[in-house]
Amino acid sequence: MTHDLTLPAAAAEGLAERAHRDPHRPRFHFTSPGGWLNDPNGLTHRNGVYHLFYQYNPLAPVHHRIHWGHATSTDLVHWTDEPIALVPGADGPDRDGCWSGVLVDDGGVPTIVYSGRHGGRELPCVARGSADLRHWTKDRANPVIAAPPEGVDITAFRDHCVWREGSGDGTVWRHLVGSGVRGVGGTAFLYESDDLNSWRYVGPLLTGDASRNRGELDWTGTMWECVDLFGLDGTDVLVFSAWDEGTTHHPLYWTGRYKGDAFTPTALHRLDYGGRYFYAPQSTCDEHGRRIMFGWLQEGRTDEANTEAGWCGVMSLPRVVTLGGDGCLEQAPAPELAVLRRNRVQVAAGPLTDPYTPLHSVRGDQLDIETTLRLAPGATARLVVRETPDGAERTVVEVGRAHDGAGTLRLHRDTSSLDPTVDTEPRYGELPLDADGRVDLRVLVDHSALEVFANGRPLTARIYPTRPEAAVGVGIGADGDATLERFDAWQMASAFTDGPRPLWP
Ligand code: DQQ
Repeated sequence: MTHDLTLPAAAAEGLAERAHRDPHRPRFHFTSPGGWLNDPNGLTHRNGVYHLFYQYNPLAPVHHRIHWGHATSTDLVHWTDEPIALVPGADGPDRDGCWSGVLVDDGGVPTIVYSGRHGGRELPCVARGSADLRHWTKDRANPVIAAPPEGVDITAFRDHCVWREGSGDGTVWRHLVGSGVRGVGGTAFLYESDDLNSWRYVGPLLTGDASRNRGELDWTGTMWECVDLFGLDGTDVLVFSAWDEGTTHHPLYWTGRYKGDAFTPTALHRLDYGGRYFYAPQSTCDEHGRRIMFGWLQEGRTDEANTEAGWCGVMSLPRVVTLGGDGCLEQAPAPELAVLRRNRVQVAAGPLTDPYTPLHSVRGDQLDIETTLRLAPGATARLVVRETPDGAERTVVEVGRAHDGAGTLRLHRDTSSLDPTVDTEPRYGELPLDADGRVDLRVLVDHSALEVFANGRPLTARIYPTRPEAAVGVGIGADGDATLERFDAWQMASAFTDGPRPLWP
């Protein structure tokens, strides 16, 4: 089957130009050329090239008739737009959208397993690609699983994690499909296949308890989107995006043991304290053996503002994920990003004696800030970014150490924007601290995209100052006994060449 590549150009006219002009558009995070972007898909590193596919609507900044966009990079920093990989069919099971999925190597044939959407439900589909991953042919047999498991009252059935397991003649494909059992909780259904086309249902790998912690930041929801299973240093990790109709969107992970047909969890963790601002992540093991993860930074402004802007949705920076000594994941931006650093500015080490001091030598809306702080019990240190000269708009990152030693990472966005229609809810989470109260804090500012890493814990968010050109101030300060041990800041160059990009490369 060949795709119909005819773009109703009139519908999308001016989108890429508007997107390019928007001052809130990031310049070193990946964004689509215009229109809508959501989940990372089909992430892979092949012959030295990273392939990032993504949920894409090139016609409008709305989640509708989703295609698979495609971009490639050799350094995880600079991206080249590739031809759109999957287009919803004129008929067939994906006529309403090609939803999230993964890419596997089937004996040398790149193969996408994705969710075809039609008539309000999703079913697993397969497409096979050319060696350069530029041309895709959908399998005539789609959907390859005709219906969800029988006899289970499910909340949804979509998204895929597929891997090859076993050795010699005993190898088999295994496949998780995200779902939820109504009245019980989110789950991932396990399937097995010899050829990626005909699948045997094995059973639920693990099922959450939706009656536990309902509404809390670690509630596991009524459905698990975008499940991702991988091993790291002897620990198995099951990442999922906890979902509930209209209420919950946040990424979580279980650590534990995957053995046989089950995952036995030892602990549940929050993956990113930004919640929906780092959603539906997917990871891959790259050719250097690193676990690389991307997530989708949702917008925090209104649908009308997105329409006016001509684009929406940001891909996170690539993250290297490792296992920390405390059994939790540690995340850090890929070191390759350092190639964008310019004009290093250092601030002298010493005690932070004032609640706030503007740093006149550091300014910008594309910044990478790396600092080490030491907090005594009862101390709070803050880093302010995107501040207007009158201080009316400012975004505050805070790290604190309570008298009992507990650490907290907090993002205050209540003054991030004077626009009352944008989301300014705070975000917070636990910060692991050693006996010395040391905090390694990294803050990356890219227009409306903000990624914070504190002792390996990430907090991602969006901010939209109403005077973006003026909101370039940076400052630091503390309450209590806090010391600045190191502070380096760089301007970050843009990763994209200037000018609008073709919506339909
Ligand atoms: N987005 C996709 C779904 C997935 C959701 C549709 C997560 O496949 O469950 O665009 O953001």
